[in-house]
Amino acid sequence: VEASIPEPQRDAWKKFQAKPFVSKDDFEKEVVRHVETTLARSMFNCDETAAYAAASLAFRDRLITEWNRTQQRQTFADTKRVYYLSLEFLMGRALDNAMLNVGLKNIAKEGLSELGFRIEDIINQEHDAALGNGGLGRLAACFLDSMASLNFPAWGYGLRYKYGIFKQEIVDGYQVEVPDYWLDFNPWEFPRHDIVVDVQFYGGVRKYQDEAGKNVAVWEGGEIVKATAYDVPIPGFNTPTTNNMRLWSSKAASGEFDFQKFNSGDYESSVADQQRAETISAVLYPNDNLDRGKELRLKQQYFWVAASLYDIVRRFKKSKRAWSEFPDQIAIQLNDTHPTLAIVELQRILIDMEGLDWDEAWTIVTNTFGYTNHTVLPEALEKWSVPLFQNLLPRHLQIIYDINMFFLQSVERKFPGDRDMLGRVSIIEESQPKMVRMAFLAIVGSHKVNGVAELHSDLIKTTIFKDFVKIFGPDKFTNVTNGITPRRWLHQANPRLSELIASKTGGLGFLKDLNVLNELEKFADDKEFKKEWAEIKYANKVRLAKYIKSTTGVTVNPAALFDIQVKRIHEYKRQQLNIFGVIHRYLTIKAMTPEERKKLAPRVSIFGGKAAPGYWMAKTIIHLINNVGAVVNKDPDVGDLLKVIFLEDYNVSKAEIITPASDVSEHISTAGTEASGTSNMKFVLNGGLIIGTCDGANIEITREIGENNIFLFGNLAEDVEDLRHTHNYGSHTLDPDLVKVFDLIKSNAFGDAGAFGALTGSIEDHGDYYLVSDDFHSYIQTQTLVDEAYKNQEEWITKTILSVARMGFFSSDRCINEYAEMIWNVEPLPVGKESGLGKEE
Ligand code: Z2T
Repeated sequence: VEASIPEPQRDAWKKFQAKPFVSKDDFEKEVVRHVETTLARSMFNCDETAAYAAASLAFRDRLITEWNRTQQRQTFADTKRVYYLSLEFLMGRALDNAMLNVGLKNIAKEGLSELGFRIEDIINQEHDAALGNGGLGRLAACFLDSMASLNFPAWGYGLRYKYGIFKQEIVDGYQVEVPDYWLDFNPWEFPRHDIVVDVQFYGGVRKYQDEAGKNVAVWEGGEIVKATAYDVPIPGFNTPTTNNMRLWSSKAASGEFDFQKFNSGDYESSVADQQRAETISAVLYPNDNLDRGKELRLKQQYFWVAASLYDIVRRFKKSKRAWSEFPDQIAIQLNDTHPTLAIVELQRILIDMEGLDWDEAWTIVTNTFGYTNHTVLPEALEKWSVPLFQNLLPRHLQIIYDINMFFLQSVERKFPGDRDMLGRVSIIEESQPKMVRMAFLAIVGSHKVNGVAELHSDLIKTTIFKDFVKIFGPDKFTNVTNGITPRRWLHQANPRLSELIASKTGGLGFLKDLNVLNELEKFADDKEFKKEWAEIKYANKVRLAKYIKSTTGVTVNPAALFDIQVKRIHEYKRQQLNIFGVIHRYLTIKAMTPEERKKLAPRVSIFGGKAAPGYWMAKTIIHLINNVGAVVNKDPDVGDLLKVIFLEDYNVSKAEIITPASDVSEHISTAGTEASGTSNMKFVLNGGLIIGTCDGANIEITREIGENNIFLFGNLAEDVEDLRHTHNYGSHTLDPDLVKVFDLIKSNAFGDAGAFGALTGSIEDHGDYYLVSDDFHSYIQTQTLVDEAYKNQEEWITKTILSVARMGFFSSDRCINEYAEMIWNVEPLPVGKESGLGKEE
């Protein structure tokens, strides 16, 4: 309030308020101004980097204006806000997105062209914001886009990693990790040096009774680290709403370094203190679906959670409302268990700092939080050792013990005498050492728990959280099937397809209401439309073929069937099944006569994805793919019939080139292991078909697009357990075709077979946990069906049109509306009058 300009001076402010550009000339003027004054360069010294910087700054100025207005509007309206807590936001690039969302990309394109640049080259200058591993982080980014586009008052809270996910290089067929330092020039973030939160670690707890006889706990001693806020504007599509993503950066409490220590000659340790503090937000942990239980990771989690909650509570306190109204004003969504400490931290703030009773506080806490589970894989479920917790966060551990005690008491009342149940559901696992089970804590401290696709939500209810359904009743558990933003994954990645759809459905409205795609059904047999549709797919394949040529040197035929599997490398995702299938195809081609070969549909098998640096098996899979490519791609018997490509450093901006270019993509996880998958949705939305298992969102995709339009294969989730049991305790004979593949590998056909022993061995000798052999025959057969279907281009194109027409359900807008209604209980806050749709049409 003190910082507000007094009434009499406000007219002057209004008169000189920044006015965003709307015309091409004004845009050019802004670009030139930024080049000449902000960047201190000139037309004789303006390369593409400078042009990118200036164009971004011009758009940034525009975003800031709407961003400030949105924040004011949301503050004045004083309605409920959503806070999405995610340790990962895989945003990708911002400029293209900003241009499209504000509807001025065409103006920018012409303007840049008049200034001597091609807009694609300028867009390509930008470094991806890669603050995430894979699906979970990208989902958070899609959600931010949808929340802004739907005008929800919503903030994202995360960590400002200095190094995002590592860059992947392939050297001699092996993955090599290179640090991703991305902050050199980042026009999209705003440091808020005035928003700094002290975060405490270590120390001890002193307990006493005050005069009134009340028990008081004081957490004291230890060390303080400072969290500085960095804000990133999140523009909605075709709406002025511009939300905020706030990322925290760590530094030592003493500033540069501790001058007392420094002056007393302890230079080393003063620098070390500073570095230790900065280490907290230094690097994103590069594991997807794996928990390694490292202390620094727990430090990251608490640092981010404490700063975010302090910020949220401070904002609430300004409204002077009663604490009981907290959950009416605030919904906090926990993106997996990573932010589960927020539950404990809010309880601590309410009882230790604000003096509320336990029960009163706990009601507020549980009504505030929702928890989203993203996996059933046991190795990914977070557990923290009690001694580690005790040392780092002593007061939080006490509160967890109290939460657990009250919870177990309620269980005991409901199921008297069931000691097994108590042991199973306890938040503390009675192991050596004891462990805190974060998913259980998240369930107990939230009012809703959701999975991310129907099968997954059913599985958590019947397996890992079964007891909790008995305790809390089934209504606490729900499903919100994942979605993707059609703005980035259709309009931005596939502009020609978007344009064609717009021309047939009456403009860009489908980007805000994806069910409008339904109108395409009537063109599924339209000759003219199909021709244009097929031309666009071909052009996208040509674009990818060029990219493949320039990055790998391999020439691929854009008329061949492009078969793509891009995602994190993981045994459960079964890239090994794919590459074994490729080797089987290679064997088949080698055994054919030239006549037979002529009848075969040429194929390009394209892989991409990072392996976690410590995941040896995943790295072995990458190595095998590259070695198979090296042999197959130069075999004259094979020629165009088969090419095997591994694309280096798969990330969001590369996905925007790759996704529109698939004929089929592979989503072939062992049934029951992939919670949802989201690239499956992206590929179908871009006119590609899918080969996949009955897993994750593949099941709902099938239901929406029809089973004639998808290639499903493999065992079902309900049979997996029995099959594994048979492998281990019954007889386990491998599929004969898979044996031939292994024989070829063992003949050193793809380099020293010793390198792949662990991979083949895991299937032959170690129980084939992921059922590669069980599904191999079905996979090969289904791939043959794909070959056959692809030969009938007319039918194929019709299938892809029908599929796209039926993908409306998978918009992240639908998903966000479901969260808003079922979990958050929030309403959108649109500006009085929306700007008209499709400024550029
Ligand atoms: C992740 O990307 C996913 C789940 C995780 O569980 C962790 C990470 Cl980093 C802890 C993925 C799922 O594997 C995928 O099926 C899902 O589509 C995605 O989250 C978004 O829900």
